[in-house]
Amino acid sequence: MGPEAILSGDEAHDKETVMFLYRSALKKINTKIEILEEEFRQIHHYDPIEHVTSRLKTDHSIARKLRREGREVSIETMIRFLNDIAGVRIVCSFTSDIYKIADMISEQDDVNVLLIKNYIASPKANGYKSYHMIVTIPIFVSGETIDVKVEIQIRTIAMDFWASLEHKIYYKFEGNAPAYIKDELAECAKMINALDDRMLALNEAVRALEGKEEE
Ligand code: 0O2
Repeated sequence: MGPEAILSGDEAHDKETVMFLYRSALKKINTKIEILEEEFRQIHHYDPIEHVTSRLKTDHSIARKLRREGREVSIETMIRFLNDIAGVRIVCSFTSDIYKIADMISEQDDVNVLLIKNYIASPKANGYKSYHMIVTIPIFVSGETIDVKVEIQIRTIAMDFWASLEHKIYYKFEGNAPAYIKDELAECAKMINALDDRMLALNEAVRALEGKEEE
């Protein structure tokens, strides 16, 4: 069952309980990622993850997104329609790491993948690239198992650099940035793609040499 199962009708109490569930889900996912990183270091002597951030969406941002989608702002609509109240962002060095990490998360028994949006295979029109997974994770509370949604974004350092600036520009101009700024962002997205490809190829060339030295 989802978080709506615990709603009592008392707005303040419900909001607190629901946010507790999302916070708990974030803690669980973060622990999984830490274990995954440790596994990489111990077994493969290599850490694909540069850094991880996580956040709970603020009330302001929840209300803005629901209004943007033309919905009433309530606890029910937020649980039902927003997938990213709890969000984790995993930033890695190379595009190939993204798929490895996504697979390792999906394979876990208690992680249920609801939706994948692969903006790397199909970038958005503005140039945005990132791999998004919406998962649910069970949280045990007061004898009940509640499946809580978490959005996991996985991207390279270069994609993250671009997305951070684009996000700032988008909100600064409320989505209506001057054409030359949009064009420049699109140009930068192309440069970022080329950089990611070259860095991956370079890394693979180094690994191939290391392989030969070990023979
Ligand atoms: P904010 O301000 O970052 O919180 P869905 O219900 O999942 O189908 P949604 O949530 O729009 O619809 O899904 P999507 O496209 O996967 O976007 C989720 C989040 O990804 C966004 O959250 C952003 O954080 C990020 N994102 C998506 N598109 C872009 C983009 O073009 N540029 C940047 N910089 N980030 C993007 P929010 O709530 O929209 O925004």
